[in-house]
Amino acid sequence: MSPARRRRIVVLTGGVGGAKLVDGLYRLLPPDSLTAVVNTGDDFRHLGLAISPDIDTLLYTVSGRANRAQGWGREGETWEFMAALRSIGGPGWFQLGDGDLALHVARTHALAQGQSLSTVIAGFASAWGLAMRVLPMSDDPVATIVDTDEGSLAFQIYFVERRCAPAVRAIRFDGAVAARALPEALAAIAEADAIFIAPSNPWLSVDPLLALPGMRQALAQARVPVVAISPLVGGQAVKGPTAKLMGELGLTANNAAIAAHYAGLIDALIVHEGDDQPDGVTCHATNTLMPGERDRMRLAREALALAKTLTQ
Ligand code: FO1
Repeated sequence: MSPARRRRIVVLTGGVGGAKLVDGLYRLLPPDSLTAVVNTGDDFRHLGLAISPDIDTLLYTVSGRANRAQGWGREGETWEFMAALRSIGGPGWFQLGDGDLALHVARTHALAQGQSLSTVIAGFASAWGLAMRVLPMSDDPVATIVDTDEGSLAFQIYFVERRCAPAVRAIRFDGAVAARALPEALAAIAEADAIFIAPSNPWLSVDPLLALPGMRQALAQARVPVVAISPLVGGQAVKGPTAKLMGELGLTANNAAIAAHYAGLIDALIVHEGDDQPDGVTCHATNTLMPGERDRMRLAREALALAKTLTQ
């Protein structure tokens, strides 16, 4: 009897919420079973540094370094750099912790030497002993731009400086059409035994991935279950602006709108118990909140079990 082939699991993910599901899967699965394809639409240059928030949040989360209360950055961070920067009149709106700076400086230096983003991130993951693949969705630059009633805002300006206050009219992804989806990510999708869309904001954090040429096709052609986890709990986002954004886009903040957004791509939607279960898609209701490791593993286990029942 040949040894059971290792199940190959792929997760498409943005930042905080998605990273928790990835962490749950990472804790459950055998090493080297898991690939995360991560949104880089939030990436930007700040003080000349190449910053990749969703990738760094994932690296911190699965390596146990994440600041859990804050959702981003490192546990036990210090802020000497920011204090010194402010003292000379530098920008204080985007906080760069002293330890966090190491990733930005090392990444900026490696990119300047001609390394690809995916190579740089693989190096960080390996240095931290992560037995999973953390893949940027592309090695090419893609910038999420939020068109609001106060004009077009780069993602971090909208999300951090303006705290998501401006009313959103549209969201675009500069560079996505010309960008190449990371070949390793497309290959992982083609070879997967199950594919998950993590509970990240579909419009802000998942759509940049879906905007890449070939990504939608890869998912639509996948002959394995594609299961999304709704980011909504009780019509609200667990963290971040999802419900407010949906209202501004003329949508009702419910799972029917989430399912409609992923129509044609997903075989099932995991929703929070008590929330609406839209017709036309297999729904699984459970507690989708993940305050602790056990919750992350429980949700991951349920997601894997659901995918298994959908595997023909
Ligand atoms: N979010 C904030 O609300 N304020 C910050 O000052 C901030 C700094 C920051 C630095 C590095 C990093 O990787 C993420 C950071 N974030 C900050 C979070 C970031 O804006 C979000 O994690 C994503 O872009 C949205 O998912």
